[in-house]
Amino acid sequence: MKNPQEIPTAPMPLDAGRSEGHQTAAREALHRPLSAVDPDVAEAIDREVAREEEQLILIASENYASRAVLEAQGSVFTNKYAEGYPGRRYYGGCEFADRVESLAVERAKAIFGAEHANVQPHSGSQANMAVYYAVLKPGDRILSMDLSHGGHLTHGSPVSFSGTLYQAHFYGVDRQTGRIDFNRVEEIAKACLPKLIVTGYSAYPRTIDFAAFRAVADRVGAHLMADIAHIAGMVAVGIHPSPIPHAGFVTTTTHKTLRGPRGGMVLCRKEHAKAIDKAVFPGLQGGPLVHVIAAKAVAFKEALTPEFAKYQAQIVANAKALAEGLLSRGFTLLSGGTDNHLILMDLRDKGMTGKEAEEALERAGIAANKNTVPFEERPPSIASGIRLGTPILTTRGMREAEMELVAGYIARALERPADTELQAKVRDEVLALCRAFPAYRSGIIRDRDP
Ligand code: DSN
Repeated sequence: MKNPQEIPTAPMPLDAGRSEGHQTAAREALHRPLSAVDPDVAEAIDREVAREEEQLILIASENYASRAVLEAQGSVFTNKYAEGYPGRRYYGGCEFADRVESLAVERAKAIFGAEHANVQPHSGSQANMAVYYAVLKPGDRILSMDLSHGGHLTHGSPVSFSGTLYQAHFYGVDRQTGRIDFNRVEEIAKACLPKLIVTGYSAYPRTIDFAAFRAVADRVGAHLMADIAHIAGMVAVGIHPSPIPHAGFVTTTTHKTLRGPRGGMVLCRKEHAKAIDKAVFPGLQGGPLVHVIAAKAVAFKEALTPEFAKYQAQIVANAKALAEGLLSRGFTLLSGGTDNHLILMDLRDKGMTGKEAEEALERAGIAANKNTVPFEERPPSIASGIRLGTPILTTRGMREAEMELVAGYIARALERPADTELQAKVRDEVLALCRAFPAYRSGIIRDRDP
């Protein structure tokens, strides 16, 4: 073999760095705007901006992420593979991915006072799956809230992996009070002896007593997991009690009251850190979504500000005002009101289904979702309730006075659910309110400034 120094090397061509034909096209493709590349998708985005601007969105699980969050999520981190964890990756070039993931982890721990955070779950469902995968074996028993009483699909529903892989048992709310009855939870726990108890809900309007769940879990020797997806923002600022001192595992999404990008997260005690990290990667996921993790870091920074604490307090004040407005107009609410961001209207005494109400509200420019109510007799696709939430209206700057108007719009739109003319009239007023509280300046997301 020749001495490497003697191997002739080709001279650098004079036109290196310049290219032609398809190469030029490939490089130019990096810079072509969406409206030129794909007018169909561009138009759908523009119309979605307009929809979010011109509808009153009362979907309790949604929020509007800030421009800073959207920028981070739309960044070049979408290009990066970073399997592994900061400092322990299976790819080169991860120094900046490490930076954003470490920021997200440290901020998450600071917000919630958690010993360990895994910010890689792509969704709340995968965060829950990671906890189950870390502590349960197929066939193990879990105890959680019945879906129709406010639980979640991933808490053991037979149509979800959680109900097919594990043996799910359920508790619910009391028929009279609409609240969790801990004597009953304990009775069921003693009868089924679960390995894991799940608390945290999608449609429960009252404060959750995590200490009481801990006590039940201790009595039957179970792990406790709190899925705080809906109330994470309130927990973050201390206006809802924290599950951290009581639950070994806390899961959440990052896009609801936390107002970040769409994604999930697991918080846990140090002793479970390794098991959770292994469950998320390589157990359940491959490459993390680094662009989403960057956006989580931004949202967590926002969540550590005093403005965010005020925002959360206003969400709750708005939900209470909206509940009062609906009660005073003769509507029945589960448990008679709310302690958090959401309200569950029970329409069984109004002779209309959740589906009819959802459609009537939609025609009036109000987005909400039909929802089952406890002791429901209709299928979930029809349902007897409507779930409302105030995170988005609060993000838009609305306060108690506007909630009184919104309660009036809802009541009028539902006076005669099939009367489309009535709903068109309400729609005009809804639009005027939306215009008084603008959200995204049209186009800000797609054609934002450099
Ligand atoms: N789908 C969410 C909700 O609307 O509550 C929960 O994952």
